[in-house]
Amino acid sequence: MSKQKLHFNSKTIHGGQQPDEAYGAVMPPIYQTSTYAQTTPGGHKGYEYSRSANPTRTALERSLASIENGTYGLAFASGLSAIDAVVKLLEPGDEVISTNDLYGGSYRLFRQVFEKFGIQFHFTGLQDLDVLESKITSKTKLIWVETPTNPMMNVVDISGVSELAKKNNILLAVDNTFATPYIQRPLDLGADIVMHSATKYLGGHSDVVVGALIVNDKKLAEQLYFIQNASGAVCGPMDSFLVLRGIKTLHVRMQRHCENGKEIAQYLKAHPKIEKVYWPGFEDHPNHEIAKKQMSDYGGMISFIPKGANYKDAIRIVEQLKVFTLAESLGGVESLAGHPASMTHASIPKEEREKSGVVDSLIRLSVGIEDARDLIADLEQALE
Ligand code: P1T
Repeated sequence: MSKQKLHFNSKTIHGGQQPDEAYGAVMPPIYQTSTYAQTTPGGHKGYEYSRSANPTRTALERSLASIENGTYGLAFASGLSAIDAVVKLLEPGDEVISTNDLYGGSYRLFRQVFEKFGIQFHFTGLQDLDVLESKITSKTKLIWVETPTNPMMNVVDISGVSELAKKNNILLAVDNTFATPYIQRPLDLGADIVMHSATKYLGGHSDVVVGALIVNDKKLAEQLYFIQNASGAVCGPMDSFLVLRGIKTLHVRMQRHCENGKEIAQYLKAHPKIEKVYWPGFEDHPNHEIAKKQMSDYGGMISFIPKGANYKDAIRIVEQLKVFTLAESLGGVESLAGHPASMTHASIPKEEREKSGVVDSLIRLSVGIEDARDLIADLEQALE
């Protein structure tokens, strides 16, 4: 059976991979080298300098392309440097439309770094395609979608946005960090670019900071590769190895993240001290129909608001948790809890942030793969 035809749960292990040519090593060696011997200028075996390419990074990039059903993968030093490369495709005067609810660091990069170079960003709820259509102008060159969004768990119809993007000749990029390709594959739904903070579920063990882009179009891949090499924010060999190792268990980890996520979401929803739970698997989630259509499961990210809570109450609850660790980030095997208003989304002005629902009392959980009973007991004692 051709490796390209494998099912997802085999692609995570074999996709784009082959034993190393030198000694047949099954896992690609960590080629911890900056440079490569040449027999004559330009006489090399495909690698000349590790910013341009490194064999361990190549192995990761092939795996990334495979699991996202893409043709080309690019691995970056962080999720944000991957986003940075996408925005560098644009010119001064170009405009971007993005979800208004997104990772605070992406918002900060757009507003505080790129706006001063003459690129304009519009943030709006992309759940409503009519609203999106009304915002498109002849200057719109990129639509940036996070789905599910961080931290409000809104779901955007990727196929619907893609139709509008194609009609207007606009690039569509989807940040697939929360869902992962185990749950949703944006390229199959019409996106041009898939982006990951591989720091999260792809790495899966909270031990690296890595970013990824995956595309199908050769010209787009070449433009992004040019930017990656010219700007230099590449993923190092050790980090490439770690993410590659993480990807090999992505499907089994995700299955448990989804099971535990469902259990915790239902527990919270039934809890008398909880006001609201945000999780796309609920039938009464405003975008549940789209979620059901484009996602095969609902993941382990949940946000919630305790009843009558203020800023201090939310902080007290996250400080009380013992099995959940109070920390930035998500997607590792261990459960994490965060307070978006003061942590991951603090770089978004309060007024902006609250418009999309990121209020002071909101708590975000990254449900890990521990025994769900221990996670529920931990939440129970903290909510007491
Ligand atoms: O941290 P980095 O690898 O640079 O990725 C940035 C990023 C991009 N997109 C999404 C959806 C993200 O969640 C992140 C990083 N997020 C966190 C650190 C967090 O705790 O939400």
